[in-house]
Amino acid sequence: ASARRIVFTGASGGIGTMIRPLLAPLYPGLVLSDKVKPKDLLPSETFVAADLTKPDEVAAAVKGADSVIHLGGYSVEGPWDTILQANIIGCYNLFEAARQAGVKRVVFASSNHAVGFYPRKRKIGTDVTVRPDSRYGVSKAFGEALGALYADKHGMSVTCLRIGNVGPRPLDVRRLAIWISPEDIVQLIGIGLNHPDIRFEIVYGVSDNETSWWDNSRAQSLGYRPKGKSEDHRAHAEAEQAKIGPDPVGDLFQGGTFCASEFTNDV
Ligand code: 15L
Repeated sequence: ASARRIVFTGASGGIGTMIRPLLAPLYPGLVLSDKVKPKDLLPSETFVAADLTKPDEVAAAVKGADSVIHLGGYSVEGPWDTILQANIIGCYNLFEAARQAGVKRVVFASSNHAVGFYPRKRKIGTDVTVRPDSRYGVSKAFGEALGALYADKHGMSVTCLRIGNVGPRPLDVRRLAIWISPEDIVQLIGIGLNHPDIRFEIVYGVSDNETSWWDNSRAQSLGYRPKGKSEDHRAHAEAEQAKIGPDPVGDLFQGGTFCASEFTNDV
C-alpha cells in the first residue's frame, strides 16, 4: 500500500502557520496548498499552489489525495464578493474536486461565527439551528451543509470543526470561552483524518475551557481529550480585555465583534 496523500489547503494562513510544525511529524509528506507558498517549507512538506476559485487548480491540488484538510478561504468578515469567491465558490470547488478525485475524507474548518448570534448565556450543542453573525458566518454554515451533502450523497467522511480561536493563549475574555490551543486543534484534525466511524460530524474546535458556551460531548465520544485550559491564562486575557472596553452588542453574543459589525437591530 502506498503512503497516504493528505492535502492541506490554507497552509500559509494563520492557523496553518501555527500548526504546520505539529503536523509535520504526524503526517510526513503532507501536501501544503495555498495561493502563496510558505517561506519556510519543511523537508517533509511539499507544496502545490492553488487558487480555490479556479476549479482546474483545485483539481490539480487534490489529485491522488485520499484526504483533505480544508482551511483555505477568507478567515474574517468581508465584502460579499470576497466571501462569495473564497468561501462559497472556493468551498464548492474543493468538495467537488475532492469527490472527482476519489478523496475519502475531508476535515473542514467551520467557525463559531456560524452560530455567533446565540447569546453567551446559552449553552449550545452542535445540533442547534445555525445563527450566523456575518456573511462570513453564513459561508461557514454553507460549508457545513455542503459537507453534509457530500457525506450523504457520495459517502465522503466529513468532519466540520466549528473553530473558536486558535492561538498560544486566549486573547481576551470572550476567547476564554472559545480558545483552542494549536495542539488541541491538531488532535481534532487527527480524529477527522483517522476515526473509523465518521460519516458526517460537526464538533466544536475548543479546548477544555471552564467558561465554554458549547456542549462538545460529540467530540468527546469520538475520543477528543483536550489538554489546553483557558483558565491557565485568565490573568492575561483579563488584562487584554481591560484595554478593549465594553461593546453593548458584541458582549451579549457569542460571536462578539462579528455580531456588532453593521448591526442595525435593537438590543
Ligand atoms: C474566526 O472565525 C476567525 O477566522 C478568526 O480570525 C477569529 O476572528 C475567530 O473567528 C474568533 O471568533 O475569535
